[in-house]
Amino acid sequence: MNTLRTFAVTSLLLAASVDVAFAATTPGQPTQKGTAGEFLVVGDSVVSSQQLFLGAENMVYVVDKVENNPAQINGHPAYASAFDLDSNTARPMDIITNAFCAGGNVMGDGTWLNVGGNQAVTYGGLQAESQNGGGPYDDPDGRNSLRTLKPCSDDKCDWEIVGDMTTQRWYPTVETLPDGTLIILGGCQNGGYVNDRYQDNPTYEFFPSKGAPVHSNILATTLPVNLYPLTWLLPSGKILVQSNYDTVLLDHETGDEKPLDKMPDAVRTYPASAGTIMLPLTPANNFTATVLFCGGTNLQSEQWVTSWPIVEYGASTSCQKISPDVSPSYTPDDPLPVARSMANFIFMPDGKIFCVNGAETGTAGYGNDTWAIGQSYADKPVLLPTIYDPEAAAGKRWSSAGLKASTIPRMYHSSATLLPDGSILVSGSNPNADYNVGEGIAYPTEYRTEKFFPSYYNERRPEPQGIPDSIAYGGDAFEITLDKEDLFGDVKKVESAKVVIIRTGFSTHSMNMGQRYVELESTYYGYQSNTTAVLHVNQLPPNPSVLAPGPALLFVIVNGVPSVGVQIMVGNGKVGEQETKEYASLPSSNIFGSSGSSGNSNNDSEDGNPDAAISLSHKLMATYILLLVSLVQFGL
Ligand SMILES: *[C@@H]1O[C@H](CO)[C@@H](O)[C@H](O)[C@H]1NC(C)=O
Ligand SMILES: *[C@@H]1O[C@H](CO)[C@@H](O)[C@H](O)[C@H]1NC(C)=O
Ligand SMILES: *[C@@H]1O[C@H](CO)[C@@H](O)[C@H](O)[C@H]1NC(C)=O
Ligand SMILES: *[C@@H]1O[C@H](CO)[C@@H](O)[C@H](O)[C@H]1NC(C)=O
Ligand SMILES: [Cu+2]
Repeated sequence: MNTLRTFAVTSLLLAASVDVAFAATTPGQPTQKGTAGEFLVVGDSVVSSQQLFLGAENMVYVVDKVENNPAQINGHPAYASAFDLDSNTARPMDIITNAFCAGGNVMGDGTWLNVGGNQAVTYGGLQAESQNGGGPYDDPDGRNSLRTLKPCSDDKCDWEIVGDMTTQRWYPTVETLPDGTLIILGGCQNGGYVNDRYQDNPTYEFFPSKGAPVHSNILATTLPVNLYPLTWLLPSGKILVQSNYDTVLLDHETGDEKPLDKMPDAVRTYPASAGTIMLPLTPANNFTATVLFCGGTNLQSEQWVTSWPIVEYGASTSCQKISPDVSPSYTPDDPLPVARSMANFIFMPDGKIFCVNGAETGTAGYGNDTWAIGQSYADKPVLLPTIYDPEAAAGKRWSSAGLKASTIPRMYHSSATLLPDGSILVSGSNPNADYNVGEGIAYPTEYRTEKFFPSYYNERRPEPQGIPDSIAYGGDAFEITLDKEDLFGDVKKVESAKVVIIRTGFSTHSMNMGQRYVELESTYYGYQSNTTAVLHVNQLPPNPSVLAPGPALLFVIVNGVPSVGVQIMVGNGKVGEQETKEYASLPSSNIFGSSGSSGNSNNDSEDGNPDAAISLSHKLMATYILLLVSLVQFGL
C-alpha cells in the first residue's frame, strides 16, 4: 500500500521556483555528431516514450504507461525516465501513479504538469486488484493525479503528486493560459479505443483548481472521437478547440463556445491522430495564428465503434488550415506526399516543420482483434520524413529532398521534440498492452531513441552575443551582436537574420501540447568595415496570449543556419498576471560603409555613423507610424 504517496498540497507547487539556470549565455557549437538529412540511433529511453518533453537544455523527460519495463525503480518497473542529451543515457524515474495517456504542459514558473491517466493495472494491461498500489506493478490509480516536475540539468529532481483533479481524465489535453496557469480539457474515465457516453468527461478544469469542472458543449457533442481535443491558445485570448468534425472558439473565462466551420475531409483527433501545428507567429503576419491539420482518418462516428479491419484502411493526405481569429473557415493546403495517421509535426528553428512518425494505414490504438498486426491498429509505417515550408509557394510546400528514411517503425505511442542543437529527438512506439519484445513481433515495445539532423546541422552555427535570460511582453528592445564568422564572412547576410522563440511542447499521441514558434521583431546595423552586425530585437508583443509565460528556447538564425538554442524565460518567471509594456520602436535596418544599397537599408550613411544615419533617415517617420500602429493594435 502506498496511500502516503499522495499529498494533497497544491500550494507546495507555487512555493518554490524552478531550479534550472536561466543564464545569459553565448551558445556554442553542437557536441553531438551526426550526418545532415539522416537519423542516428543515439541511445535507449529505458521506458517507452509515450510522452516526452525537453525540460532543461540537456534533459528530455520521458513518461510511459505502466508496464513490465525491465528497468526498476523503488521496487517496481519504471514508468518514466530522464534522457540526458549530453551522454545519451537515461535514468529511471518514479512517476508514482499510472500516467497512461496523460496530458501535460508547462506553467509560467517552469513547473511541468503531467495530469490524468489510467487505473492501476497488472500484467497485460488488465485492471489490478488494488487501486492503491501493491501488485506486480505497484501503480496506484492515476486517473485524477496531478503530477509535477521542476526540471533540472542533473539527476536531482523527481516527479511528485501534488493533489487530485476533481474528476477522472484519461486522454486529457492541457493548454497554458496567459497567466501561466493551465486549463485541462476532456478525457474519459476508463479508456478504450474511443470514448462513449457512459464514461465521457465533457468538461474542463484548471490548475491550480478554480473549482468544479465546467461543461463543454463541443466535448459533449463530438463522441466518440473527442479524446485529446486539439487546442491552441490564440492571440485573441480565445482557445481554438477542434474535436471530431467540429471546431469552436472557447472563451475559458465565460464558458462561451462560438462554433466555427466543420473540419473538412478527415477526423484529426485521436485515434485518427493528424499532424497538427500552429504556424509561426511573425511580425510579417502581424502575429496572426494559422493552425495546420494534416492527415488523420476519414471515418464517420459509427465506424469507430464496430470491429472491422481498420488496420487496412488508408489514412488521409488532406491538409486544411484555419486562422480562427480572422475567419471561421478552413482552407485546403498542399496535401501530404504520403497519407499518414500519427504524424508528429515538429518546428525547426528555421520555421520549417519536420513531419515524422506515423502509418499509412490504420489508426492509433491497439487491441487483441484478429485483424490487428500483433496488437497494432496501424500498419505500413511511414519511415521517410518530410518537411513543410510555410514560406514556399502553394503546391511546393512539402519536400523530402535530401532526407533519408529511418529504419524504425514509430506508430502508436511514439513521440518527438526539437532539441537545442537543432536536431530532433524521435522515440517510442509501442502498440502493445504490455511490454512486448522478441522474435517475430512486428511492432514491439521500442526503446531505441534517434536524433535526426536537419540540413543545417553541420554548418558552423552563429554564436550570437547578448541573448537575455528572459523576454518580456513589450518594453525596451535589446541588442544581439554577430561577428564575421556568424555572418559567414559577408555583412549582407545580416539581412537574413531572425530571432525566434520556440516552445517545444509536451509530445504525446502526435500532439505537441503548447508547441509554438514566435519570431521577434528585429532590425539590424551591419558594419562593412569590420564585418560585424548588431541586431535590435524587440520583446514579445504586449500580449501574453501570443506566447504564454514559461520557459522556451531562443534561436538566432543567419543565412538559414540556427544558433544552438538557449533556454530563456518568457515573462516574469512566476505564475500570475504578466506585466505588459509598450512595444518599442526599432531603428531602421542599415548597412554602414556599403557602396550600394542593400536590402531595405538606406543609403545616407557612408560615414558609418549610425547616429547620423538615424537622424538623417527618411525611415524615421515610418518608425513612428509603426509605433502608432503597434499602440493601436495592442489596445494601449
Ligand atoms: C491481449 O492479449 C495479450 C497477449 O496474449 C494479453 O496479455 C492481454 O491481457 C490481452 N488483452 C486483453 C484486453 O484481453
Ligand atoms: C565595428 O565597426 C563599427 C563602426 O565603426 C563599430 O561601431 C563597432 O564597435 C565595431 N565592432 C567591433 C566588434 O569592433
Ligand atoms: C546613395 O548615396 C550616394 C552618395 O551620397 C548618392 O550619390 C546616391 O544618389 C544615393 N543613392 C540613393 C538610391 O539614394
Ligand atoms: C494586427 O493585429 C491586431 C490584433 O491582433 C489588429 O488589431 C490589427 O488591426 C492588425 N494590424 C494589421 C496591420 O493587420
Ligand atoms: Cu494512448
